[in-house]
Amino acid sequence: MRRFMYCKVVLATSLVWVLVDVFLLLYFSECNKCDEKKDRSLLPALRAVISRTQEGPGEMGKAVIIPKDDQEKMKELFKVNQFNLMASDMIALNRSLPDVRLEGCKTKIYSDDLPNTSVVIVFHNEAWSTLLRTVHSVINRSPRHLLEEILLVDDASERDFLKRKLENYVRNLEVPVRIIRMEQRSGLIRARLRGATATKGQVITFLDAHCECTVGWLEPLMARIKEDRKTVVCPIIDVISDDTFEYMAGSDMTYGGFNWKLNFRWYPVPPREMDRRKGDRTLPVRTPTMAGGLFSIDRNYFEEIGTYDSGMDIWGGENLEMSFRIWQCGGSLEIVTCSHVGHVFRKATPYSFPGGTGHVINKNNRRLAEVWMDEFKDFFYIISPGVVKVEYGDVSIRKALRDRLLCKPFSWYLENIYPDSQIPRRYYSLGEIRNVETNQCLDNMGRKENEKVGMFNCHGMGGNQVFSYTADKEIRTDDLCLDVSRLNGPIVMLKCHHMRGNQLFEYDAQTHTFLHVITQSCLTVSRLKDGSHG
Ligand SMILES: [Mn+2]
Repeated sequence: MRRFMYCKVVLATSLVWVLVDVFLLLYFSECNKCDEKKDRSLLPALRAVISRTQEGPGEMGKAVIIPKDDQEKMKELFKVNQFNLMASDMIALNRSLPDVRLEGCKTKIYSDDLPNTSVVIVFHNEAWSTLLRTVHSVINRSPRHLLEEILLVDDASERDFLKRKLENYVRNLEVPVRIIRMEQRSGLIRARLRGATATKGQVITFLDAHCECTVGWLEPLMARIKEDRKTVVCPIIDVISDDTFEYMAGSDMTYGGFNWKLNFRWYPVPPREMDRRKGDRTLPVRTPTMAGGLFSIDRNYFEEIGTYDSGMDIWGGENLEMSFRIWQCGGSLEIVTCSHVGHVFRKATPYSFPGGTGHVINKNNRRLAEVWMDEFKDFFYIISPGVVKVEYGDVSIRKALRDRLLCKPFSWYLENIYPDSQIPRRYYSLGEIRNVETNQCLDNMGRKENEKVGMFNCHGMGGNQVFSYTADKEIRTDDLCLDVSRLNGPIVMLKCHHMRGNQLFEYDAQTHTFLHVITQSCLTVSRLKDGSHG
């Protein structure tokens, strides 16, 4: 009996010690994540531990569903930033996220002397929760010695909480956070330039103001720059849903391209790039262009290569300008597939652009076309004919930069970096395809992929009536090719596949005819049952 009591006491005391140990472990492992150091009483720490295991809203990147009763309020709040602000505000500023990396990335070992980075985040009227979640995710998921500082560049926000309240908040963080204020609305490009000049780190990392960095995001970026300081690196950009703030892993099988209208687009990584990496998906992908929001660049190299084109306004086109410049002037641009950063993608912009979105982007695109694209700028001008009337200012400084850096021509870029480009490196013609009998022109009728191509009165304005007959003998307009799969048509527009087959046309200069090789029929006009031409 006595022995039984003795055992009980021993058991009870050891149980108490185990509990104390567990608590201490949890408390100290959590505390480097506390928002405020003053707040070190045991209770909040314990609460943090409990909330982690109990799964607060959005923890582990899960979707936040707003209850029915709050739907009206939610819709109202959505308009403020063009994302679900109510959901974002419910989620912890330091929420947990899944580790979405490829298995091979999790075991990589990086050297101890990687360069450190300043993180530059430009914001304009950003929501409190998204901005601070960006900041916390940078702090919590970056090795302290790699993070020199965070620079928040305020592009003349009007919201009160982004003034003193923000200054007071960031003062208590364990990493130096500086706030730089633009005197007036200057746009992303000039605000980033301002931020960049203030940086002290060896590398500049630009992030958007509504991002979340995941575990291990920074090391592979810095490691790649250490290997080659002329490599500009982007993480894989994961998708944070603008509706639910669910975290969804992005693909390592897409890379950046652009179409004739100079819109940035994601395209599948081609087989040649898989072959170059011998199928190892954990190795960086060489990408023709970048999305522009998130990337790291050696600070001195950023200067050498000509920073940004400060003649560009607000936003748009700067990502392609920088992509072309990097490749043509001896650098390289890569997506580091072991680095994942989430970004809230929006369907509409919440920002107002002085002069209108379209005008600003057209002006910026003209600048990049004039400086970097040589004769291939014709593709851009002919498909968007209104653009030629847009004033683009003086580009002589940028042209001088191109000369000084001995940059290669755009044809070199198409040939070597982007052979699967939508703009054909080699082509026979660019213009309208006219039926000399009816005087009508081939017209994409503003239709989309998988739809029929049409005929319409020639208007000589380019746009929908522009086609290029390429060296691959395809007839393409932008990223779509004429494709015939059956005798007697119809002719539809499908993504160009470079495999000839159904997209192969032979032009006869004598008879001015296009022969579709597989079906052995000519491009002709016929009136269809529905009255249209096809
Ligand atoms: Mn963004």
